Amino acid sequence: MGIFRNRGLTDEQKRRIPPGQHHVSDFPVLHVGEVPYTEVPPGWDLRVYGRVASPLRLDHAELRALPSAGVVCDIHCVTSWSKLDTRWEGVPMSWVLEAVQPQPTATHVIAHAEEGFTANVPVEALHDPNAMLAYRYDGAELAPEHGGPLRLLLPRLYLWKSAKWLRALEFVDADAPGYWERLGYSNTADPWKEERYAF
Ligand SMILES: Nc1nc2c(c(=O)[nH]1)N[C@H]1C(S)=C(S)[C@@H](COP(=O)(O)O)O[C@H]1N2
Ligand SMILES: [Mo]
Repeated sequence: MGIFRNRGLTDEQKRRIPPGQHHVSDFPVLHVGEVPYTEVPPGWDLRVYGRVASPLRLDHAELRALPSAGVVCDIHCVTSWSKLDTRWEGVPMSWVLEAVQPQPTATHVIAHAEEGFTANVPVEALHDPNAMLAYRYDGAELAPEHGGPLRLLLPRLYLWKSAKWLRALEFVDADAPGYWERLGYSNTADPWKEERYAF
């Protein structure tokens, strides 16, 4: 099935589809619960805290005034769709790491999103040069259903780690499973190793 649906791709593109995945040209919307809001709500902020030397709290205007960058990357959902050459803009994670200075004991990061959705990743996942706080997609403001005004983007991992409606990054020294991880999904979530489940 996967191979069949990848038929329209060039060989170069096929090599970018991880095992067990198929390509989609639309952009599926996938989340638990409802889209929490369609505009930036009053009092919205983003916090970076926990095992860091300099915690951050930014309101929306402050976030948008930070240095920004664009990335083009492939994204992979564990439900088996992949999308090539997606274009994002936002704050590079390298800027965040530089600003907060994680403590050496910080091993994991918990992404906190609206409605209690969380995702945990090893700190090294943030060192992906394409990792960012994303607020624009394909030349426009990130749509509410895709996580606007702000989502995490960690494209090296299955997309459930890329929390939409992101509100905080918490650096921790003891790992704790997030929403999908508690349901048996992988901590490390590398699509190229097919790390779908924890067992
Ligand atoms: N807050 C939140 N973020 C989330 C999810 C969610 O349920 N809630 N689902 C994840 C999953 S499983 C996927 S595949 C992607 C989907 O992103 P998209 O809807 O922009 O394609 O969002 C991820 N981020
Ligand atoms: Mo997903």
